[in-house]
Formats: sequence, C-alpha cells, structure tokens
Amino acid sequence: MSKTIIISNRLPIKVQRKEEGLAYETSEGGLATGLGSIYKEGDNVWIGWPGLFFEDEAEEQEVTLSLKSQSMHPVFLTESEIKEFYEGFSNETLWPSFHYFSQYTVYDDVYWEAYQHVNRKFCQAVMQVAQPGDTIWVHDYQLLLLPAYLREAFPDSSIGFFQHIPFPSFEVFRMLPWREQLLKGILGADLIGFHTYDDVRHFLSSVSRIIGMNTAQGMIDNGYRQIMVDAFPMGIDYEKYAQLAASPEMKEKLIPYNEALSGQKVILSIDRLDYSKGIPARLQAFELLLQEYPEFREKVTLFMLVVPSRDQVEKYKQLKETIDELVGRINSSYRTISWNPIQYFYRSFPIEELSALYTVADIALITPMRDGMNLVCKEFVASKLDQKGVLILSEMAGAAKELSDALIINPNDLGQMVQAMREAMTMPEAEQQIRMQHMQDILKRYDIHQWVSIFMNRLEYIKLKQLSLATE
Ligand code: GDG
Repeated sequence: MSKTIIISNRLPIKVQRKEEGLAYETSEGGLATGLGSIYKEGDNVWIGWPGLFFEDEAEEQEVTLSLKSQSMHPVFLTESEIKEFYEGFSNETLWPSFHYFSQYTVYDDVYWEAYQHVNRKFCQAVMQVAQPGDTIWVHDYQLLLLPAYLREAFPDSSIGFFQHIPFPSFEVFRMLPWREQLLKGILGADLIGFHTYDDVRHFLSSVSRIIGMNTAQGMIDNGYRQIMVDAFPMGIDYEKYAQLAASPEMKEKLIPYNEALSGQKVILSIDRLDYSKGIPARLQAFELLLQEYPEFREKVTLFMLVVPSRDQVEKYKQLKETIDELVGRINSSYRTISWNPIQYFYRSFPIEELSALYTVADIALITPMRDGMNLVCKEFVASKLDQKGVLILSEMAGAAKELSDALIINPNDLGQMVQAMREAMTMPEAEQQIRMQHMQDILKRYDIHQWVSIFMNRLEYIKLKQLSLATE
C-alpha cells in the first residue's frame, strides 16, 4: 500500500523537557489542522524537526518511538545546524531575499553548506520511511533542495512542493549566488504551489531566465517530466474560528477586555516579530492619526500583540528595540491618566484569548510590507459572527488578492493608512456587514480542507498526465 508523507522543517508538535520527563504538545497551527486529515491516516507520516536538542541516543530513540505512535518521524538537528541552516541560510538569506529585504540578506558559504547538508539529512530521514510509489509533499523555504534530492532516491514518486512565503521577482532572486541550485532543487517536484499568481509568475520567469527551460502556460518541461506550477491560496479552518467565537470559553475571556476597553474603538494588530510585517510603519501611522486628528484621542486604542520569534537573529533583536521605543514614545506623548493609546504585549496568547481579541476588535490593522498570505486577517473575518468590523489590509499580503472588500492600503503610505483608520472608525454598520459577508463567503468556501484536497488532486492529475505522455 502506498502512503503519503508530509515534510516540513518543524513537526506539528512541541516537545518540551520537563522535570517529569519529555512532554508532547500538539500544534494548533493552520497547516497542522489542514494536514491532520492526511498524516494521521493509515501508514501516512509527517517528517520534521521536533524543536528540541536531545542529550543522547537513548533519548532520541524514546522520542522516535513516541512520535511514531502519533504518525510522526523526527529529523534530529544539532545546535550548529540550527544556527547555520535555520537561523542562517533560511532566515538570514532566503527570508529577507524572498520578502524583498535584500539589504538584510547575508551571503555566507558556511550557511549554504549547512543548508545543503540539512536538506540531505531530511532526504535520508524520508528514505528511512518511504517506499517507491509513495506520495510526498514538501513544505516551505527551508527545504528548497529536498524535492531534487528525493527525486534521485525515488524517480517515480509523486512529489509536491508548496512555498508559504512569497517568491520574489527575477531581479531580486537573481542576486542569490545559489539561484540555479535552488531552482533545480524545487524542480525535483511534479507540482509546485504558491499562494498567488504573482509568485507563480515570478518563479516561472526565474526558471526561464536562469535555467532556460520552457515555461509556457504554467508547465515546465525539464526534458524528462512535465512539471506543473500553480497558485493555491491557503485557507483557514473557518469552522474552528467561527465556533471558537461562539464558545463559552471565549466569552469568559472576553469579559475583562470588554471592561478595560469599553467606550473605545479598538484597533487590533497581531503578528510574529518580523520586519516583513511592517510593525514600525503601522505605529507611525497610528501616531500620525493621534497627531492630526486630536478628536480621536482617548477614543481609540491600538491593541498590539507581537509574538516572539527568531529572537536569536540580530535583525529581529534590533526590530524589537525599535518597536519598544516607538510604543514608549507614543504612549508617553499621548497617554492620559485614564487612557493608554497602545496596549502592547510581547508574548503569545492562548487561542481562546486570540478569539476574544478578534471579537472585541472593531478594526484589524494588518499592514505587512510583504506576506506570502497572512492568516491573521482571515481568522479575524471568520470570528466576526455579527459581521461588524472592518479589515484594513496591505496590498502586499497574498490575502489581499482574495479579500478585496477590505480597505486595501500600501504600507509605505502612512497618509493612506491614517485615512483608512478614519474611514474604518466612521464606516456605517450596514457597509461593514456587506463587506464582511462577502469576505466570509469566500473564506468559508475555500477553507484549509479544500486547499489540501485541491493540492492533492492536482498532484494526482499531473502524475497521470506524465504517465499518459510517456506512453504516447
Ligand atoms: C507563514 C507566512 C502565510 C499568532 N499569534 C498567536 C497565534 N498566532 C497564529 C495566528 C496565525 C499564525 O499564528 C500566523 O500566521 P500568518 O499567516 O499570519 O504568518 P506567518 O507565521 O508569518 O506564516 C504567511 C503562512 O505561513 C501560511 O502559509 O500566511 O504569509 O509568512 O494562524 O493565529 N496563535 C496563538 N497565540 C498567539 O499569540 N495560539
């Protein structure tokens, strides 16, 4: 019997070392939920790093056995591999380049060596569990070389690849010294997916201009196989967020927020700490709003949740300082005894509390400089059971392609952001509800389960097409 193998840098689980031994906490992330219907079935398996360093082989064996019973298989990484492959090449080379922050890109051969080595390590882990004929789905930018490595090992397998972050334009991508190897790595797959058609277009243009392959109509002919490239905008688990918003647990969490924020228009901002998310410009726009329109002072609160992320990387440490300073400056300039303009939290919240925030917010202000998709804005929309609320969304987020009923802004245009906040705060309820309803219809129809099934069906389709072309 053939099986399906999912591979991502991190497993959908957090392993923690506690006094009483190792503890396993499953992830609630969207991808884990969507793929849950696949990897837990039959012999299917999810392969990835368990997120912790282990002391000896005995501990690694214990983890492997325990994960096996949960349909997972670990790839163990050392501290220096995490430093060079993950923090280094993935997050200091690929992440900034792919988000158009090329000035932050570190070009380092040591990182590149580690990236190749760890991608090989993932390949070996797959080889321990895979059989020829299995279907393999590789996720994201940490594993761009893996599809080609897998192709060497399993020439006939169906291999899918999905990239969760943007693919940059050729002019940006070409700056990477390892551009050709990276493209050839991805091209080991039969189906290559991105969130948007722009990403698809950029990828095809790089393939055509860097390796000279024919890329007509989203199909690449590499001389052996037809490879399909397409857009699959990722959805959320819509029902989960709608149900959470109606749950007694959420309502309990909501009470203190309603009390603390009563009489205020609440603008919500939620992101991981990342320079791609546009947090400083967002704060500057909020400051400008208070400066230019004094009538909003004491009437509006920016509730800003920044989730700690990659804080070992220098650029992230600097960003944290910039945000701290801006929040301090704005709060100290405008606060009164009974009002603080920005409620700022640097930690992560339980999902019920996130749902309470989505519910209490009048406006979600989501203004990334670049974002593959952005799921937070979709979760906000799904949580608005009474359809009241306004989404302000950056045109640089993949989600803006679907959510055209949001107030769409350019995150570099502070004046436009200020006007969008004003418009959102004064928008008639009837208009809010019409816009919200349209967005909800789209997100309900194309949820995470649809996303998974469409990708898998397309992978099956391209494989059959390859077979029929081979026998022609
Ligand atoms: C990458 C791409 C693409 C946030 N704070 C808390 C929390 N979250 C959850 C949100 C949401 C997720 O984290 C963040 O997803 P995003 O899509 O907004 O952003 P990235 O982490 O950058 O994700 C992105 C995504 O991959 C999927 O393809 O959309 O463009 O960059 O689900 O709810 N969850 C909990 N507590 C928090 O404090 N429990």
